[in-house]
Amino acid sequence: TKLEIELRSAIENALFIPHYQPQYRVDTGLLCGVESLIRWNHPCRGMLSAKEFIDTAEESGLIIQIGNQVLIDVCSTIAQWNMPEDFIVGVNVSSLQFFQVGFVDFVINTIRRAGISPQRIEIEVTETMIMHDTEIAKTSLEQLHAFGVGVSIDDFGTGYASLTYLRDFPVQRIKIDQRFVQGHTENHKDMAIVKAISTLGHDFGMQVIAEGVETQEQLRSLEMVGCDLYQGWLRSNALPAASIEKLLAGAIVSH
Ligand code: G
Ligand code: G
Ligand code: MN
Ligand code: NA
Repeated sequence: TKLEIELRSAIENALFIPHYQPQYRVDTGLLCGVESLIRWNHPCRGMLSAKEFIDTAEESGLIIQIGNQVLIDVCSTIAQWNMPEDFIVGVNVSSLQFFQVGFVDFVINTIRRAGISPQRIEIEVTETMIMHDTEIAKTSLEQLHAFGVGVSIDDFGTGYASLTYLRDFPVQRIKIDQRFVQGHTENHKDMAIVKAISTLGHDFGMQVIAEGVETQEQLRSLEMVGCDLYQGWLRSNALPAASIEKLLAGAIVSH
């Protein structure tokens, strides 16, 4: 297809630009990390968000090359940042990329080459990805964890993995899907889900982060259920690397 041809050319010309959505502590409101979200600097259509091409990238398999480029870019970019010890940079990986032979070595080598601490990076996987092949997923995540890389479960609550996997896998953070976060101030069942995920996460020794926070009211009720961190348009969309570098240079960030 046309989009696929354009994607190939974008890979060759390195037109995928990671942006970074800030993450904040619920209790202090201070910046504590970012999630990298890819944008395509399209020659005619401008800066395109991932949802406009991620499906085609997955279906064509091009997401593997794009994802690898993104990780290299993110690691070398954040090597320039002046980050506090506990600052975390989340990177989304697709199933195809994650299950590709050599993925773990690729991550380790990319981090080593960039000269950053593995603790700065967190790989975001989904329940659906884990369920695709639980044995390989467990081995890979344990290897990444042993190297020092963090693991979070993205879109938590929307997939179909059993809680056994959450118990048995080396996961540091749960990301509550935005549909629960956005529904939870009006719908008491969504509220119950957010509360249950927070409690479970804490009992498992994990941090819990809410995604897609758009209103002050949503933030307040996250505070009530004890959710640790949040990201969303209430505070900031994904920003170019230079903006995050400025925030880190000027801002008070969490410790
Ligand atoms: O930023 P946006 O709302 O357009 O993102 C849409 C989807 O694309 C989200 O599910 C997000 O996780 C995914 N996505 C964004 N950046 C990346 C990336 O670098 N790699 C992969 N695999 N998915 C990404
Ligand atoms: O699947 P994943 O959680 O990685 O996707 C994150 C997606 O959520 C990105 O596409 C990003 O653009 C989008 N996003 C980030 N903050 C908000 C928000 O506050 N509201 C909504 N509706 N989407 C958001
Ligand atoms: Mn994500
Ligand atoms: Na998500």
